Amino acid sequence: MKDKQISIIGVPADFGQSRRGVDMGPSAIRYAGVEDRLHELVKEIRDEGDIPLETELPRHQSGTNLKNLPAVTDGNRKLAEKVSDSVKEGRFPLVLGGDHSIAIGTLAGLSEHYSNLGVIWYDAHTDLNTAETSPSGNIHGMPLAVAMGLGHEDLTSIGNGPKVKPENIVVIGARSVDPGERELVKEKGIKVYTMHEIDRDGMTAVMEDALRYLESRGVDGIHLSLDLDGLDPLYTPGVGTPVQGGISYRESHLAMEMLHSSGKITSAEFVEVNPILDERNKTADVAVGLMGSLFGETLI
Ligand code: HAR
Ligand code: MN
Ligand code: MN
Ligand code: MN
Repeated sequence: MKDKQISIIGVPADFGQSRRGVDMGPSAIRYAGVEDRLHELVKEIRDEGDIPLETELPRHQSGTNLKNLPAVTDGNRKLAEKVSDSVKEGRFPLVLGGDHSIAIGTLAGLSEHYSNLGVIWYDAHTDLNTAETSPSGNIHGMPLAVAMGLGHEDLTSIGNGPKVKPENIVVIGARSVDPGERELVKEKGIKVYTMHEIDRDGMTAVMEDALRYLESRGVDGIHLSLDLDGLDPLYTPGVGTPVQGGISYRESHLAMEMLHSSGKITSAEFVEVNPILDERNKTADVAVGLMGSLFGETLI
């Protein structure tokens, strides 16, 4: 059933980390043909263009170890509003990053419409750092903590209150987790399927279990936040923080196909595509292929 009306929202942001080029992610994904690829699979697709980001805001701010806090805050406020508007219109927000700090704005916008949102965080990292635990000060390592209401007040105050309950979060593909993040996972009881579970049980079992778990939580929507570094750098070399031993190309397609058949995904974002670090736009091509599977493309 082709019922979805998609809004593509580009977020050319690179201030959540330290490597330039990820701000060109939305262009790379458009160049890889996202509209053409999804056009046949959905009722309607509309490219809303890019969020107008403030380039004049100071990149660094003293008094905190968080890098580029004013720019990250401003961009996410704008994104939250855009995402919220699109859900209000009954559309499916498909957010293109940009580094993963943009999930702060996406989740803030979504949480205005979902009171019990589920989140699938497909990533090599758990992105659960706070100012206290971050080894880098890079805000792209913090969005999931911010969404739970933990972190710098400038960030947690975007939108109203905590955006996501820890028990409604599922992380898939983790293999680089900092000590403070590990503690938070245990303390909050966050469901994490590391590469160990994927290797041992297979992607089919992991996705079935993840979807069953979110269902048991009674979620009223599920957001997919897909960091391209969740895949092995063999398939997605164009990312700022690659980690060996990741999810394969086929496993990722399978995961997206299963999410499609579940009929439960209500929004998505694809982040961390950095064309400067890429090989002939390979990572953006993979991103667009995965979107195809997410929206119902089949092999025959
Ligand atoms: N955990 C490390 C940090 O917080 C590295 C984070 C890398 N983050 C991303 N997002 N690419 O998943 O600095
Ligand atoms: Mn508005
Ligand atoms: Mn991430
Ligand atoms: Mn990551």
